[in-house]
Amino acid sequence: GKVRAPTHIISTISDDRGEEPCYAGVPMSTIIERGYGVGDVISLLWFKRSLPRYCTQFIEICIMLCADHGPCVSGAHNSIVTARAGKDLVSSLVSGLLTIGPRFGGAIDDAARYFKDAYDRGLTPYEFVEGMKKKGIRVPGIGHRIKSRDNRDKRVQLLQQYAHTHFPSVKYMEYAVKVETYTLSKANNLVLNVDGAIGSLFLDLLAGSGMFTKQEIDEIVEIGYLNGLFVLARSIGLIGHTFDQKRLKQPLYRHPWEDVLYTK
Ligand code: Q5B
Repeated sequence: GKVRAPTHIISTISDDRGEEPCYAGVPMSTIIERGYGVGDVISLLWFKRSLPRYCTQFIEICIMLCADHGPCVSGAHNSIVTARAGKDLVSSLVSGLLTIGPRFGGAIDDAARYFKDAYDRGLTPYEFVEGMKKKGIRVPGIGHRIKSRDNRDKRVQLLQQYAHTHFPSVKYMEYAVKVETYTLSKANNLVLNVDGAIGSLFLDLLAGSGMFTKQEIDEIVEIGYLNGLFVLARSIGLIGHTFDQKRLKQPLYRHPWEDVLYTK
């Protein structure tokens, strides 16, 4: 009989060989006919399943709320400087994206990992935070440069409100809020930030939706899918900042000497 030559690539999320492309087996025409949104497309291509509407809407809210946070944050600053150096869209975009990491926007996966581990092991917020301190690790998802107890992050509040209304359970988010209560007793700016809110709420989505096995949840958290939400979202803003600089015909950026401490 016929012998199938071994393939060099295995792919399980999409297929473009038929009459129309399919995402996780769902044809393009179905996606359009059913009025699917970008949250549904993410659920098909990242999670390989159709998630309930409240989940895909949550994904869309994360994307909308994280699309931009002004020109002063690390990512936008890099994109602006790169665009002003005359570089193209892709270079400007990736120079901004490359700043996403443990301090800026890329703490979602670690927040989910650490909150899940602490909650599942039954640690009190005190035990969790002090344990992290002993290990010399900052609590991912906690702390912000400009947000504080008296200047709360509206994005966090909107995500929490949505989850309270639509999610069957918000146990991980409630744990994260208890951690925040403890960290706020140490310093005013140690609030639950947008990364921590998304990380903890996504754990609630995974655990409460009934769409994932325990093994699948562990794999998602271990691989680290969730920083992808920030990367995808912030690309929208970084592209916007690049166009903005080009539209404004801004010259090459040079940082002012007065703003540098020259020392030996
Ligand atoms: N301390 C975010 O730090 C920041 C602590 C902590 C225990 C903590 C810091 C941090 C974890 C990573 C994280 C996501 C670097 C942030 C984002 C998106 C964004 C951005 C935007 C957007 C801020 C002062 C003292 C020190 C520290 C202690 C600080 N954080 N202790 N756990 N988590 N967080 N990142 O203000 O005793 O003096 O040595 O790393 O979740 O990125 O808008 O800007 O949409 O674009 O610079 O919202 O919190 O404070 O470094 O001077 O620390 O607080 O150990 O204690 P800061 P530092 P001590 S959301």
